[in-house]
Amino acid sequence: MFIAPNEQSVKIVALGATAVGKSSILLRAARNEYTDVHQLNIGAIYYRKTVKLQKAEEDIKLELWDTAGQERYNSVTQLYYRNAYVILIVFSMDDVDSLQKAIEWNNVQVEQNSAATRCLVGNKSDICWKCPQAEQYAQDNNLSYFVVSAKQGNGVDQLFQYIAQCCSNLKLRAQPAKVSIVTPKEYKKFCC
Ligand SMILES: Nc1nc2c(ncn2[C@@H]2O[C@H](COP(=O)(O)OP(=O)(O)OP(=O)(O)O)[C@@H](O)[C@H]2O)c(=O)[nH]1
Ligand SMILES: [Mg+2]
Repeated sequence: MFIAPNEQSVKIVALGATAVGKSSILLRAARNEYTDVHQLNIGAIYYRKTVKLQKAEEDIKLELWDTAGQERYNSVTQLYYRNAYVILIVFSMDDVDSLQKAIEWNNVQVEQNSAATRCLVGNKSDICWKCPQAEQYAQDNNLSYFVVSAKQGNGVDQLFQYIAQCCSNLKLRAQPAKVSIVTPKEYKKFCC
């Protein structure tokens, strides 16, 4: 379900409350860009990114899907996280309510998409660099936990190296019989 034909790219989706910085993290990762303007998402868009694995002579192609954080778009967001191989559950390090929202998203994902690799991502570490509650939650729930700043770029490369490594492992494990093809036409259907 995870690998698109020809491109061999893997679907990554960012979820989380509005204004936590989902778009900013993905923009930083895909284009090394950042803006202070909150351009509120109303649907989902995706970026492509190729990650060169540090430990191997291998390029991993990722599709980074950016979703809308406002609650009224939750039902739409569900369309996008289907078939994701890695789910980034993003919160803002300075906003405990957004951590609560991230926990809710994680619970939904455990129920609906248990096969996916889930990472808890604390963004805006330039404002607040430690969140013991998030650390504890990640530990208790066996989640990988990353602290990043989309603004300064800190931690973003490490996050995507980790993701690429997970995807590399997937490719090694992938059995053709278990991979169902997602055609470009289907992608178009999801695109806003
Ligand atoms: N200080 C700081 N601000 C950030 C960081 N990342 C994002 N922001 C700011 O936070 C605001 C929201 O960022 P977005 O990336 O648009 O948030 P989002 O999660 O995509 O929001 P929705 O699309 O509404 O779901 C913007 O004003 C960003 O400039 C960061 O690492 N540090
Ligand atoms: Mg956004």
